[in-house]
Amino acid sequence: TPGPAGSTTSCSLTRFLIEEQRAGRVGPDLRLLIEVVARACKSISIAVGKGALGGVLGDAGTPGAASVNIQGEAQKKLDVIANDVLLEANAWGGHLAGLASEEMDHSMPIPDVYPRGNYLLLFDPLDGSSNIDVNISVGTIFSVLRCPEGVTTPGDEHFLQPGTAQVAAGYCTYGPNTTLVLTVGHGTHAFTLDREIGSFMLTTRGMRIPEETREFAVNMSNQRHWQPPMQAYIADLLAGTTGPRGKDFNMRWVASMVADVHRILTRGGIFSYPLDAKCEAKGGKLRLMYEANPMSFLVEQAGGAASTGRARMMEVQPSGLHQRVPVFLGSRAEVEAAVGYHLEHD
Ligand code: AHM
Ligand code: MG
Repeated sequence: TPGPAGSTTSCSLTRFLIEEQRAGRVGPDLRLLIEVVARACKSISIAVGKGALGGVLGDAGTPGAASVNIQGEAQKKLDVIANDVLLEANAWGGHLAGLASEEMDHSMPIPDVYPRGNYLLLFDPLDGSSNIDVNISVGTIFSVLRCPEGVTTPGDEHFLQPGTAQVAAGYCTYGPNTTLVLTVGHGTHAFTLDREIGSFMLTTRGMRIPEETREFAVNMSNQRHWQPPMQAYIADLLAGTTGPRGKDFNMRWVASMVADVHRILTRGGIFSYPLDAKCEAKGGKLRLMYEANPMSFLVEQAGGAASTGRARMMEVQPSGLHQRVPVFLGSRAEVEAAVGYHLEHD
């Protein structure tokens, strides 16, 4: 098989998926689903890449009346474009029973005019919205679940499955290059878009997150709003070599979860969006179903850990499609350290 770590033998996403199918790790419908999502990501990549030339920057809606999504956030034109691309691409293939998106109030069963399949797809079409207009990496995040047995017209309740039920998850980052990172439950693999031939090529088979790290990602401007465990944890990281952790830590915060997680999958680190006084009432800032869970699946499959601070992320029983959670994920030992502070303060 091509593409062991460090191998230069070229392997496209298509070939990778066919070989996964032969190995019994993906069925034909899941393979088609991933191919379709990857193709949609290519179109989103092209739209994002046009920037100001494509007339795609700025807010959606009309001037003075920007459109707002279910989260109460102003939608960017590219949020809406990316959502439409993913809906259109996935509607007719016959692999899905329904879809759910950060940008839509409720899930959507596949229209009756098309055959329905056995999978449910959830996505954040364009994560990192605050970075769209300033030419900083943004990305698409997706999660795939099985449609419960016997359900032909899925509703929101059928999507409320814990992260451990995911059959595939991934993201695509639109940055200096476009990279798709994917898991079907057998490792986490990265595919870089070869823009000349238009194919995603396997560039890292079996990503591994280093156990230990000296790098953390958090929005430090929220410090005064954090709860005591988070205050104590970050204070100890900032204390450096003379503090209880005995080492200096560096900080990075892109404010696009996709870009921050991509860095962590590449060189380690811990990403956190804890509870704070501003987001406490909502349960957190980031969304469980199409942000935290797919990222947790990818991170665990690369040897890392993902937690709410108090429980394994993928074991959280969801109660709502747009439910929010506190997030800690990345290098295993560092996530365990952060969880330790929470347990100590409870
Ligand atoms: P979005 O889905 O509306 O783009 O919000 C999610 C983003 C994450 O990508 C990022 O980690 C976080 O929100 C940034 O938050 P902040 O604005 O506090 O820096
Ligand atoms: Mg998002």
